[in-house]
Amino acid sequence: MAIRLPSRLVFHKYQGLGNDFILVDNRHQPQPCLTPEEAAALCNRRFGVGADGVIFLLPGQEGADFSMRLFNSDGSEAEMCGNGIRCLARFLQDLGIPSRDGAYQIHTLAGRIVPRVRPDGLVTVDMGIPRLLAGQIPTTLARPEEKVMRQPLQVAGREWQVTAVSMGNPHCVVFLEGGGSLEELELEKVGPLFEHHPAFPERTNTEFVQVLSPSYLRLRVWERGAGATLACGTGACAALVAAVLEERAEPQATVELPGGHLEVRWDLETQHVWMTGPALPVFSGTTAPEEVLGSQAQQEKS
Ligand code: ZDP
Repeated sequence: MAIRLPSRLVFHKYQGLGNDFILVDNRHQPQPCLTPEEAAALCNRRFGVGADGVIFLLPGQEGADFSMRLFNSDGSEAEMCGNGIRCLARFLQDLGIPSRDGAYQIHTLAGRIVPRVRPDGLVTVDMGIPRLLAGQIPTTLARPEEKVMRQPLQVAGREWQVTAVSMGNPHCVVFLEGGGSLEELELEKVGPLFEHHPAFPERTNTEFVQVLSPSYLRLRVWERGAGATLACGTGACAALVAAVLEERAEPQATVELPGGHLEVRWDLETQHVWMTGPALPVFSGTTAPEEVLGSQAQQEKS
C-alpha cells in the first residue's frame, strides 16, 4: 500500500517588537510555496505554529536582490510590512547572504524597500515615500486626488477624526485627545469596525495614537487581517507622518507600541520615511502545512 507522506516545510520564526512571523526560504521559485489558506492555518496559535503572518523570501525582481510577500494571519495579502522586512533582513544576514554594508534591496508589492542591518543588530529601513492621496490609500473619505486629514468618520456610534496614509498598505490614523485614553480604548470592539468600514475598499490598518510630546508618540494598532498585534512598523511610520501633517509632532520621533519602541524619521527633503528597530530569530522547525490545514478544517466542521 502506498503511503502518501505529508510534505514537510522548513520555517524560521522571527519577531520584531513581538510582531511575529513565520519566514519561508522560497528562493527556488517565484510563487509562494503555500496557499493563503495553509499560511493562515500555520498562523493559528493553538492548532498551528502561531504568528501574525507568513513571509516568503522570493527571487529578486526589477533589479532587486530579493522579493518579499506576506500573507496576514487571516490569509489576506499585504503589500508591505515594516516589522516583517526588518525580520527578513536579519534572516538574510543569518543565511550568510553577503550585503553591501548590511543593506538588501527588496522588491515588495509596494515597490523597492531597503532594510539595513546595523553593526549593533538593529535594522534601519528606508520605507519609501508615503502616499497621501485618497485614491492611493484607497479611501472614499475625500476625492481621489485630495489628502485625507481630520476627516469625520462614524464608527461604533460616535464620530472620530481620521487621517489616512498609505505606506504601501492602507492606514487610518486616529489621535486620541481629551476624553479618550489608550488604556480605555475598546480595541477589540472598534478595531474590526474600522477595518471593514466601507470608506476603505481594501480594508485598513488602524492606529490609535496619543501624542505625549512632539517627539514621543504612543499607539495601539488594529491590523488589517491580523487584529490586535504588539507592533506595526508601517503603522508607526503612518502615525508619525499623520502627526507631522497635523502639526502635532516633529519629523523625528520615538513611537511606543505595546511590544516596544521604534525610531521613525520623515526626511521632508526626500520625502522618504526611515524606521529603526529590532528583529530577532526565535526558532526554526519543520511542519506539515497540509496536515495543519486539514486539522483545522476538521475542527471547524465539528
Ligand atoms: O497591511 C496589512 O494588511 C498589515 N496587516 C500588514 C502587516 C504590517 C506589519 N505589522 C508592519 O509591521 O508593518 C507587518
